[in-house]
Amino acid sequence: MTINKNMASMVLAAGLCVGMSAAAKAEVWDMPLAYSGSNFHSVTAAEFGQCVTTGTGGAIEIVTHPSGSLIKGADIKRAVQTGQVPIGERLLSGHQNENAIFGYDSVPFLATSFDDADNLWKAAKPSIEKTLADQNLTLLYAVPWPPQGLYFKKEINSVADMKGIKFRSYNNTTTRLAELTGMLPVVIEAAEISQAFATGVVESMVSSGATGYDRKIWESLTHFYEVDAWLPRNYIMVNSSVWNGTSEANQNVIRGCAELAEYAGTWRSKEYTGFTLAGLRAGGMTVEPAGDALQSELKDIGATMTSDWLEAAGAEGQAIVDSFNAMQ
Ligand code: PCA
Repeated sequence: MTINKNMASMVLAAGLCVGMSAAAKAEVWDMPLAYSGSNFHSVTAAEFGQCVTTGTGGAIEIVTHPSGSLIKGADIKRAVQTGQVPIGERLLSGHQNENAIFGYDSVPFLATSFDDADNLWKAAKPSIEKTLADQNLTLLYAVPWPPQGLYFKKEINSVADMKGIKFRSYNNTTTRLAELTGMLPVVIEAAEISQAFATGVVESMVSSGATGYDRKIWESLTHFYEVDAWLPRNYIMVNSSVWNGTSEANQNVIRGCAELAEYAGTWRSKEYTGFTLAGLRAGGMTVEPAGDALQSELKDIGATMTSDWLEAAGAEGQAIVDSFNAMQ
């Protein structure tokens, strides 16, 4: 008993020493996230951070900051690029205004299921990696949101019913969708939507069941139409100068953790799809597929948006679509 006790305290003392020396050398990587801590992307990022902290023996400690609390969503990429923070997460299609390629995942009705979104990601990844690399950014992993549908506070049967509605958008594609359907777009970060809906600044949006659920959207809205328009991705980027200054051993740990996170995040996104739609229903919302007339009008609008995107993204965009189509 005494021996065991002594041994235990020796182990504890040794552990503390290791812990202390690791802590003394630890490099803290603050990691801004745009979405709330309860969102599955943020949960995955926190796990990724823990994996890196453990795997590097505490040499790199990743600390996540959800809800845009450290850096606002729209500023995260610039903050990582300029080295204000070493690492961060952002919605990839949020950068469409810089380069149309970033909007590859928000082309309406191109990839409408998780399997298709996976193939489209495979087709687009080399272009995205290269575009980011040219901006001093190293891609670590990317995870899709669940399929995007339309939220309203009244029944909608056709595009004509949408006219004049104040619409929350989150990237160029969603702004364009509003314009083409006669709605009035206002760009609002997910972290701020509860307030924007509660105060009537906006009254409609396109998003996943996940975001509506996380933001308790049933407090302001009544209808969710499953349109499955696209599955946009969040991605994790690290500043390339920081990355190049990281030891090969630690880079390997980070790559391993990133692979696990992409897998776990994608799995969560799939699980969360049904769970959050049930949550919207439990909150009192009507959740159903868009009616045939509405769906076909949206397909026409989607075709216009697809040709707009192909024109903006040029040969590189066409090559992504061609390589995706070849996988079907
Ligand atoms: N939620 C994010 C992006 C896509 C989604 O499902 C948002 O609404 O901002």
